[in-house]
Amino acid sequence: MDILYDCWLAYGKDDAMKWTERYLSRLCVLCIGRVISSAVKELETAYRRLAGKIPERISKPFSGGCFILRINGDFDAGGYGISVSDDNITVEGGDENGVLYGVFRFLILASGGYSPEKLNITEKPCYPLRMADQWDNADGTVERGYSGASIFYEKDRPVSDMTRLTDYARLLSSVGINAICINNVNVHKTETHFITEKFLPDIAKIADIFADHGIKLYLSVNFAAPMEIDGLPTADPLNERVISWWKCTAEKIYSYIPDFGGFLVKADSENRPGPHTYGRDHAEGANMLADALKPYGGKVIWRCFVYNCHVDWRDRSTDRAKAAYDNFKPLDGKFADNVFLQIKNGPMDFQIREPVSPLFGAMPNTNCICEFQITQEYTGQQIDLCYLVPMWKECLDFDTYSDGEGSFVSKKILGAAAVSNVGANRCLTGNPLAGANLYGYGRLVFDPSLSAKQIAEEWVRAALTADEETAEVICTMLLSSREIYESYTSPLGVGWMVTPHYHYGVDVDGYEYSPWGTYHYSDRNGMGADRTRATGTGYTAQYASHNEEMYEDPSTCPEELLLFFHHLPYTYMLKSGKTLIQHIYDSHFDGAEKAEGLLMQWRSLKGKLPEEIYSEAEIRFEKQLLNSRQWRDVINTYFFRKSGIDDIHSRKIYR
Ligand code: GCV
Repeated sequence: MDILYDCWLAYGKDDAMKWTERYLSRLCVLCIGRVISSAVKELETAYRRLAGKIPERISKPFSGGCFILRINGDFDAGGYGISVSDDNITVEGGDENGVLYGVFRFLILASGGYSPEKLNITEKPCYPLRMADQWDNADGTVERGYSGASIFYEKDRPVSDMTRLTDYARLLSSVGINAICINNVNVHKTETHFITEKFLPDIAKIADIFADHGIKLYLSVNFAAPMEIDGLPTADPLNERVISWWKCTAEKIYSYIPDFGGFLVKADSENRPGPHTYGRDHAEGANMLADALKPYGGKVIWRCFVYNCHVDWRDRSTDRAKAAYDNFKPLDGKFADNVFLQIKNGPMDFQIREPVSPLFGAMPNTNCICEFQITQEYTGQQIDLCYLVPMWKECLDFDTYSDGEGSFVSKKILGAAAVSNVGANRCLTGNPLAGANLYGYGRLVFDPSLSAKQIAEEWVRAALTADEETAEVICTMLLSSREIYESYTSPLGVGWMVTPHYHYGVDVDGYEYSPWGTYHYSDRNGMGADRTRATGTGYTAQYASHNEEMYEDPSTCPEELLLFFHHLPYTYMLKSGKTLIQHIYDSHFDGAEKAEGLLMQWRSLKGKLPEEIYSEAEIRFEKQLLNSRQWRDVINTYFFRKSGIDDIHSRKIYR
């Protein structure tokens, strides 16, 4: 076993699941199928780790201890029940996926040291679509990847040794993920050809690996592919040649991959081609592709991350936050039924604190899914600890008020997609503690009612240690990590202030005079973006009236989002009784201190955790401390110089 590589499938890392040996020694498998075979292999792996041998296969249940697998039509698709008795352990699933999920759930909880009584569980997925998005490029790089090179590609080809992909598929299916898009939404020259015969045989091999784990494969496609691949003069979605080109392409893809999931599309965004070039709208673009995939049951996942990345910073009326709603709201009801709009959780771009996108709830006649980012582009790049489940949960629990009170985002979507954080490092997620985010995403979209704490605890116990005291310390660290990161970076929801393009580390004005539409508008009197209807960009009006009113007024706007919605003087008094400038100083001193606290807490666990895990994380906590100090000093100095207002506690601010 390799505790770094295994992530949360580290069966036998301690004695916690010794008691299961008696059951795992005999397998009674009363169902068949490729996904069932994966479930059986998993049980065999677990038993081999515990007992050093392969379990016996029996054809009838045995009362002296055995493990039974079967399909039971009483359960929903993907749903399962686990029951533990003296005689046997039974996992029943509504379908093959359900059986696999049940097996993993059992193994993860047992290896985390949960007692047999806690393993009698019945669960079913809340959403039909639970997807992972790779931003992997054919050349082996990963856009916004912080865990090493791609595990999918090297030197412009899919990798030849696919062992790691199998292990990744195991991890994803262990938390109920059932779809994966295997290439970057920015589709470059080589990946444009993934939908041709040059690549499809290899892509089909990858699809097989994921299909064995109940996961459908999707590809990101280039909207201009008919021009780039076959030299068509146009990619106009209403052009007959273009329409039939995509139909032929779909037919070819399905001849290689009969259960192909469909296309993911980033169009008319950040310089990618799209229907706008031809005067067509997003519905016309998406529906044309959807039509080509429809005969085979395929889907089009169309991203709503559409905005103008060439704005003039001098023009204060243009607001990037408004773009997704402005582009898509007028098209509600115009999309085909196999089109799914993928909406980022916030209106900007995966910042540590953003309001929930106003598009949720605003598209009642359109299939919508939510997009999260597991890879920590703006949230510490797998160096700084940042457990993201609380933030995603906040989004799913947000009341849009679109149909009155109780119109939660979780009820307005049919699933979620998230940008993965894996790479070719020995530890798949780079920082071993970033595994909590990959695990947590899967668990949360399977069951959004779970608490961030419960998910953290399950993960820590399975991946790191079943020792309750140690696990508790790590859970506390995880659960405080988002607020800590937030407190030493950009204040009160204003966002950005990061090193341009790279997005790690502080550069307050790095984007301030750029064309990207991400401004904090700090001057000598105050800071923040005025997005009110009354005096600002009018963004607040995109929310249902209850929320619009709440955000419009600084006294009712949640304070953690104050500078996202309002431009306020440094002397503005917060509910805490502190001025805005004092809050900035206090939170930055506090954040850097807490980052040091994290390092100290981690050091207190030396000897209680596997050494490889301990040291991989320790190096990162040390870097996080330096990062937090740099943020603290730059932010405090910057705002002192702007405002000329002293810290009331006279702490060290560089002048
Ligand atoms: C894949 C942000 C990121 C880009 C990313 C883009 C997107 O702009 O910085 O790397 O591109 O979002 O989500 O399409």
